[in-house]
Amino acid sequence: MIHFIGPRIKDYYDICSIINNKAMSRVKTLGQFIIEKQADFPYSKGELSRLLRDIGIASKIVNREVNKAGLADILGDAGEINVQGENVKKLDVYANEQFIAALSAGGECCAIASEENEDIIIVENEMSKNAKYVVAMDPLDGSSNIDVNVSVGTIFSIYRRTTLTGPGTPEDFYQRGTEQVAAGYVIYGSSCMLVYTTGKGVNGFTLDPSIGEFCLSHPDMQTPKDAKTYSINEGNYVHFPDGVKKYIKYCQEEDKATNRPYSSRYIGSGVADIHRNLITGGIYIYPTTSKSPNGKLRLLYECNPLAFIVEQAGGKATDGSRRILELDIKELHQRTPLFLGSANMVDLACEYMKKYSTSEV
Ligand code: P6P
Repeated sequence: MIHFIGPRIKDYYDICSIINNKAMSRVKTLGQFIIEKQADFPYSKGELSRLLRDIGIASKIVNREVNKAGLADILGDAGEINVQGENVKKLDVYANEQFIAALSAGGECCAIASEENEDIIIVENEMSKNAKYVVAMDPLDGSSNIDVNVSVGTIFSIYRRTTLTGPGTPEDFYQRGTEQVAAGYVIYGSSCMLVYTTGKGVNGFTLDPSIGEFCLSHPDMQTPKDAKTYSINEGNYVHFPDGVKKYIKYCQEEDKATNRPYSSRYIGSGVADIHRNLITGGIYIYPTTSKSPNGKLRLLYECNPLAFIVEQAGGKATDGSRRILELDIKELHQRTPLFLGSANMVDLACEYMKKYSTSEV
């Protein structure tokens, strides 16, 4: 049998290019989206857009290394201990370096606060020293999960500097979460996603490795007001405030009318837990414990950006009684308890805290 493959191959490629063009016409990249939303900031001359672009670039580089961590001999401890007293993994160091390099080269950021650095990093180059933004970040949150192939993430928060000119200062970071101009996270999971807000809703972008672009995949994200998932490390149960203990028991009770018992889902990587709960609904709680009497998560570069995002998606974030975004910040690595997620679930958990643990928050 003679197979007429010539014309068919051409037809095949013609069809593919039509599909591809149609598909590409539907795809909106992060860069295109940022430019489109530029109009939301009439007085901005594009600095914030370039800053978000710089973060996107670093995220793609970090994702590439996370994806091959097991092969690139960057697993295991770098042998250092960071300011949190935790073993620093090589990928922590790598991610920190990549974001610092991208932010420094971009020229839009005059100083950086990082979980991996005790003090702020002042960006000295000519372009950046008078830049109007500062960035706080956790370059690789949940990094203890790297060696077991569990999703990890980057969390970032962007503020306008409060000092007028010259090198950035720590005071530029001592601003309430309500002052953030943008915040986001990157999750390095089954796919790489960048989720961010500039105060006008939350949008999620999935990295398409075939074109090396973050493409809009989750426009205008909204988190359900109620849900059936609670995320907390129940191994610390005996050390929890009574209000948290009572709320956990509420979640575990049988009650069809309120869809209980809820499901307990805790990955141990905050970005992964919070991203899942953002989409499906749920509450993430990291309260005070005996080991973390002020909570474990850091206000500046974890809780504030995550709270900004969740609130913009219709959720809530408190420390068990006060709104996270209204907490005063007095030091870079300040910790706080965190109750974050579906609005009605956070409200109820805080009612339990008010009823059983007011003195403990
Ligand atoms: P634990 C990671 O270290 C982190 O900051 C969050 O990402 C995560 O949710 C939490 O700590 C896990 O802490 O004490 O439950 O292992």
